[in-house]
Amino acid sequence: MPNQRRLTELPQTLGLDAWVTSVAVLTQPQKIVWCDGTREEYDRLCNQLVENGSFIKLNEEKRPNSYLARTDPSDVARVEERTFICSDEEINAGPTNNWQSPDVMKEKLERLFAGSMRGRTMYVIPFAMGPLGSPLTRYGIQITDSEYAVVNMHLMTRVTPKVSDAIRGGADWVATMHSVGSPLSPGQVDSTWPCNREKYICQFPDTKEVWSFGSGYGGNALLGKKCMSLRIGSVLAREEGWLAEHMLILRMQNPAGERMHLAAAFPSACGKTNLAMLQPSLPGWKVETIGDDIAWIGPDEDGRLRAINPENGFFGVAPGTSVKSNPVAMELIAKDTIFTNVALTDDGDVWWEGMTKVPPKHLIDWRGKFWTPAAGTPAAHPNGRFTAPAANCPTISPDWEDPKGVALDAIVFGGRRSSGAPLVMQSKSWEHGVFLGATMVSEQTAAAEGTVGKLRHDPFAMLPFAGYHMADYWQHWLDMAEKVPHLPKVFRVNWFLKNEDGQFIWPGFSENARVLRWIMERIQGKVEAKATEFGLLPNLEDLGVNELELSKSDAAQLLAMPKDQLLAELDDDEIYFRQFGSHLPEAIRAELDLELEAASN
Ligand code: SAT
Ligand code: MN
Repeated sequence: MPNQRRLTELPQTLGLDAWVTSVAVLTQPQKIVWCDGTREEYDRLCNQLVENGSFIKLNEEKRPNSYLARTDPSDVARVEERTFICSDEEINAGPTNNWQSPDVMKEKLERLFAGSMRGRTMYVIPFAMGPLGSPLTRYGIQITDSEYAVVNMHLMTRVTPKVSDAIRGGADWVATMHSVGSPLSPGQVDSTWPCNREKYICQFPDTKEVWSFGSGYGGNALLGKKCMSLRIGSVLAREEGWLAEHMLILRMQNPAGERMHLAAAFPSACGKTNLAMLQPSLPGWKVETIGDDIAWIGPDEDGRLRAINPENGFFGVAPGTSVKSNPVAMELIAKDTIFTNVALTDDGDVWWEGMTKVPPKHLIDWRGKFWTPAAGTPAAHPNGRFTAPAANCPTISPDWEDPKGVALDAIVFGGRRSSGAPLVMQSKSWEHGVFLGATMVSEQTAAAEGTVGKLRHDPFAMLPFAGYHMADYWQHWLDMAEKVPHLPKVFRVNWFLKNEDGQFIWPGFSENARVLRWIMERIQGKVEAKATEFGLLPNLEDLGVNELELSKSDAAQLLAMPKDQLLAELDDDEIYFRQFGSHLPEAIRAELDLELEAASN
């Protein structure tokens, strides 16, 4: 075989089989395995991971068919600093993304991938994002040398040879390749979590390719998720007239059987999974889960926006998940689950901070060390995760795989803010809704490397995931107004307000149903709102706040919008917007000016 691979040879023009061969020529694996997505394949690879010491099989009686993986301590989250949008033109990546020229980056990556799979198996995973047969579904191929990635892809996507058949038959596809960057020399004992100190997560939007090197973790390695469904997905969506969003999807039903469908954007680790699996505190109300992380949304023939969940499972944050915060998730992960970076109990089960009030007396922590409550360090990594099949979710909607998706009534934006954003607000218009999305600010979480708690702008919760210029992405949202006659109503929420004592004001979790009820009743025209220059606010009675044990001052703070704080925020938004230059949509500028004027009066 020739040992040269020309940069100009694109996977889609080479064709699937020739591309796979060319990657093997570059990476030099010991063998190639085409994945078929079967249970047999899953079990075989899990057993192999157990044998290698990479997986610990959990107690079959307590946690059937479940495993624990511990990563290298340096490979625990998405690496935004190492994530690149390699568009042909730098301007198309926009000021909020790292950019590198595709040629330069590919040369660098080819050097890193050269021989990177030596001594390992190269897996070829044909996968679908979305239910097979949906017009919104897209196909991908992931090449990887990580068994961990393969079994997680089994849970998170639909792995099937039908996809490779369709691609050979001419269907469009996204080519993604992944190497942990840890070749094995003959006889070398493998590490339990192979990875490389050098990491690159590279998207090539113009050629619909992903190259990921050096990390085995989550969104860095399961390339169907953020890399394909959001970064490449957002580019496809713009080209084809739809939306690829970092949103959960749920259906809420009232006691009369009336329904609402809602998609909600929150940054990573801000409670999307909990909200998607909400158990309403309100008698007779019900929530069905459709998705917890990604929504693909497109216009339908009736002039509405419809959404599908392109994923097939949940990759949820474990710490904080408990019978109180999310009983549905606790049931979901009772079996068939892969846990990553959580603690191991003496009886072969898992534990993490927040699962129980009193921690077990001793544990093995996420680093594999003996742990007691006196240790002073968390037993589970704050970004410890569970991977579980959506089909196991007790509240999964019977329609979650409907190829048509669900018609959206509401779009919700939410951040993690201790002050400065009220519990809930409705936008004044579609344009104002896009403005609310564009001005989202949230405290950073452990889902990505960085300073936890630091406030940052995270427009549409897409800061790490927009595959093109952020301001052009806002324009794309604005343009929907011309294409979709019956747009969903837009809201912004914030569950995370704190009082002067640093305590959360809003009880959250099942009580968030009160906010969803208000949203639904607004859409139905059943309830009045207070119009302000900054948005439409509820009357506290309509949230049933008197049924909760809130102090008067806490209750008053739920909807407070002090003008001095608003003005400071808007000044900050104005500075933030400067980087977008002439790409900043006029409608966004106009909304900002209106609010600035109102806040200054
Ligand atoms: O690691 S992931 O990117 O998949 C999870 C997240 O950050 O939302
Ligand atoms: Mn996410």
